[in-house]
Amino acid sequence: MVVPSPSPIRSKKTKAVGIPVIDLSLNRSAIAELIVNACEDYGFFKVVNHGVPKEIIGRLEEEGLSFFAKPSSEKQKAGPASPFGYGCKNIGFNGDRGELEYLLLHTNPVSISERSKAISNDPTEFSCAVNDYIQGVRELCCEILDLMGEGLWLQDKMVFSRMIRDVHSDSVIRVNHYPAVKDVKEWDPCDPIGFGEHSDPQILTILRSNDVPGLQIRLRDGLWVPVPPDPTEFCVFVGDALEAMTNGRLMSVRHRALTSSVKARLSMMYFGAPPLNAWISPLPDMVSPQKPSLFRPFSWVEYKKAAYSLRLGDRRLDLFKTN
Ligand code: GA4
Repeated sequence: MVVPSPSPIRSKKTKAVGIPVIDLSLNRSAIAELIVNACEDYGFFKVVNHGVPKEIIGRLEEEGLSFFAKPSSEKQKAGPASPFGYGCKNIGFNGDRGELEYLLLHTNPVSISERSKAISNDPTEFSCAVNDYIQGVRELCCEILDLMGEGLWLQDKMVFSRMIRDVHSDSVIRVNHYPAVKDVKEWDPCDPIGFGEHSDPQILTILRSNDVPGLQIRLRDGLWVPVPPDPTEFCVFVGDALEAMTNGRLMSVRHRALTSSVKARLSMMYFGAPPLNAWISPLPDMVSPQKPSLFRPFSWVEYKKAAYSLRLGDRRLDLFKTN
């Protein structure tokens, strides 16, 4: 008789039955292995017992909700997103539409305090909420990356987190607001409210949403799977830069958000990125005669330029393949 595994993660050869949920309070070496398995199989997992205080999450959520509740003319004062600031029904510079509104901010504290003036009537309160949240999720992001370094048996286990902790890190934060559908019966599935299919360019993304569904991830076999929302958890996404550094062993996950709810969806993402002048290339530990380098070295600024010159859904990492 085959006894089903109690863990949502199965061994690499069996088909996984659910999205991996990893309890960060468990034994360190066990978590490191689970994280690597989840990233190999899905490029995605959820974490519980993550240690980011509820109060810090709640404050940013409230700030986001009160900003998006403002009249459009007020919100426009924080826009247009170029790429930072308030954006509405657009994504990037190449005509990608997104039926959502958002705030995109650089995580640099000076940039946040400058922008806060156009975002909140109490800019100090807003900057504090954003900075506290960034500090909490950055710590979580670095902890997960160090666990990945351990699970991959890298010589330099902090090679990923060091880029995020760098004072010049190009990490960004985004708050997405997907408006409520006024009348679900009138909702047209051909014109969904959402954010189209893409992978994130950075190293790692940490997402938290309210209890409104919408996020979907694409499995390796092409199947789209809805990710049930849980405000107490964080979702973790492998980004393109991590795929390149691990020479394709961990693959960035394609995902999208499609909502059709009578309640608005609010999601907050931290995109952990290297400094602009950092070089990204497959780590020596990940390259061997059997597994030659799949990507040529590139700087983060070069990758970002490529991302912004292409469409949201384009497979930009292909441009950096060795053959
Ligand atoms: C996708 C992930 C993040 O939301 C983001 C997005 C960025 C933007 O909205 O300005 C991009 C998109 C994202 C990838 C391709 C380019 C850049 C819009 C776009 C069409 C903030 C990011 O870093 O890359």
